[in-house]
Amino acid sequence: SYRFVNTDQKNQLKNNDRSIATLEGKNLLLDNANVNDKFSGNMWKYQKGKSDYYSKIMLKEKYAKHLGLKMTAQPDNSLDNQFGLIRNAEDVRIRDSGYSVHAFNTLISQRIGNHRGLPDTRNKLCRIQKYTEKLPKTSVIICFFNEHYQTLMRSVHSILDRTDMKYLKEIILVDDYSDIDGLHDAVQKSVNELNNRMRKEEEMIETNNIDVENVVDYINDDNNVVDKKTTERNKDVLSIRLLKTSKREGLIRARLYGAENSVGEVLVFLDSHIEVNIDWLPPLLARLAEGVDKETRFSHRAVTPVIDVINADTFEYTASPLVRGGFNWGLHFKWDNLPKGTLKTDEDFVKPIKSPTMAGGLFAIYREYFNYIGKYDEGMHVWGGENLEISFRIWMCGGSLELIPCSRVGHVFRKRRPYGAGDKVDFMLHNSMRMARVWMDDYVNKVIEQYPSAANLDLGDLTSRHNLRKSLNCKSFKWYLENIYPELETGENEVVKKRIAALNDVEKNKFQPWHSRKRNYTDSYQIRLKNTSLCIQSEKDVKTKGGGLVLGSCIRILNQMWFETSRFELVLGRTLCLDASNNVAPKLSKCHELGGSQEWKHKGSAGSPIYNTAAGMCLGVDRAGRGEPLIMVICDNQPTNQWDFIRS
Ligand code: LR7
Ligand code: MN
Repeated sequence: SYRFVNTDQKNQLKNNDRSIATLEGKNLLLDNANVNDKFSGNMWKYQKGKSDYYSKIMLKEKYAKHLGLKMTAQPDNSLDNQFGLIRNAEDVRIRDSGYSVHAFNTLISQRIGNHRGLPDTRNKLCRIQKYTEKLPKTSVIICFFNEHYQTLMRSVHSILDRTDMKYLKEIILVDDYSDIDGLHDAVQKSVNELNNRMRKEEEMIETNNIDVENVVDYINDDNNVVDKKTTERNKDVLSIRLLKTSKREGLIRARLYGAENSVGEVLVFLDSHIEVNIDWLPPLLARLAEGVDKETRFSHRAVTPVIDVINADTFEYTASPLVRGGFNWGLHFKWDNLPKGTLKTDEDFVKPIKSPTMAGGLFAIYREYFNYIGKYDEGMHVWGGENLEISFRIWMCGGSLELIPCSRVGHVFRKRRPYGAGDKVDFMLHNSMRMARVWMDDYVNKVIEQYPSAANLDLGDLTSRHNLRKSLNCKSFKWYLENIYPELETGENEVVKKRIAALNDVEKNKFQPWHSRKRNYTDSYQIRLKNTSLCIQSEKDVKTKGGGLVLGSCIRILNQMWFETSRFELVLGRTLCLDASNNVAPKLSKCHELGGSQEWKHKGSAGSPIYNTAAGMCLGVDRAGRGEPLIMVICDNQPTNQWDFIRS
């Protein structure tokens, strides 16, 4: 029998040498397993023969269930355990080059690795929903162009870790002709290893005999386990497949390619920088299965999960509110508040919610319905527009589009797309106009009002899409606006217009997607450089946006008084937030309430570092002196980056 000891007991186990795992014979028994996979606290030491082994223990949820265990993750804010902590110039290089290629913090993503626990962001009622066992099998399709390797692999692992295999037929990765050196081969290698491992796991589960050695091997990601005994079994088993397009197709045609090569009854499209949350799949499948037509054996539906936010700077996972998809006449997708009264009872928080449009990246649909309803428009390039096209098409041709609140998938929301908008053609406009010409009838003129140049764009051949609309006998866009999206301002109906204006008045300030409504301030304090009488103050007054910070003699004036909020913001004079978004020098910005560059962590005690979550660096100065500017420095506990907090 082995004994697992946590290597970071100060964070994990108050009771020092407590054995949390015993391995006996062929069964893995864990008690009080407190698996914290986000921090170094999940390194466990065990003895095998005469040597000590260190392993990252990450039991898959399916094992945990099998063993009757509950897995929890507890956040740990100590500086050493911050994933983004910059330790040297190399870290800075990784982070900065990551931003330029991928537009998110690859340093953090790298350090998180293949697995982590996520907060269960669902409504409590979701935990007791029951879904029938007999659900269709799924092909998950993930297209990627130059995705960050670790982020892509964690997307895949999150699916393997949190999906009941009986609902998964295959995971299809479509490499859209990426040109990052070595990316394709690295993904191929991992896919092969995963397939090998899965064959082994199936055996274990099947024989109800969870082999300790294998589980340990599996969970120790640093060990390259290659299974030599693996035999191909003639069984209906899950496989991961990596396909590659023969030229850069763009995400729309890449998805078509994936779909053509799939065999599952249901298709689930996902982006390549996502993490699925607990029990994400059954609610989607159950809703699709509910409406199945006996003859065609598919339902006329597409369903989407709630898209939670993975912060691009910090990879923090946070819940999104229930909102639905809309759009504006510029044909940009937007989130709308739910119509008033949608969420009245508790049950309303788990019931499907009709949505006029979808964001595009994450949805489930019967494969045969996807084909029947016209797949995607092959004439669309690279990025954009396909989400409104499929949304309008589904609604206008007799189907429906729904948001499923009990299904949650996190997505990395970036501030920019790391591939251009298109040099010669603006892809989004080209794609949107192809859509508008086929589906929007005379309302296309409203779009052209927004983009006069779009009137004469060469859109290529639209015949087959026009024919599709005819053959499916679809309703008019006017019908769609009146029945599915009456909230959209058409400029025609004064009654509707007034109603929306009134609605917006009431709803304004009350509910902003992604944002908290209320600020909770702690008492204010001054922040003094250790061993000095110098405090942090704004260079200009407390209301000047973009203003820098300097050291000044500590006197209790307004521009030295910092308020801290429950979101770890430092707000000067209750006005502007301390912001490290340029990674070099902090400045005062409008509070955005998104954490990251405005999230500061410290111990609150004398001589504490003040760490910024997005920058991975600490607040400091080059040297002590009046007028000395504040800069972001590596957290090395020098007196120039240690601070005292002076409360009145
Ligand atoms: O040429 C390309 N080839 C690709 O395979 C360009 C992109 N891709 C891949 C890419 O690697 C990624 O996995 O396609 C996927 C989507 O591209 P993103 O992540 O750059 O798109 P996005 O998340 O910014 O944009 C949203 O709108 C797009 C419109 O074309 C797609 O429908 C995306 O899937 C969609 N993403 C979401 O719906 C997630 C929630 C975002 C919101 C709101
Ligand atoms: Mn995306």
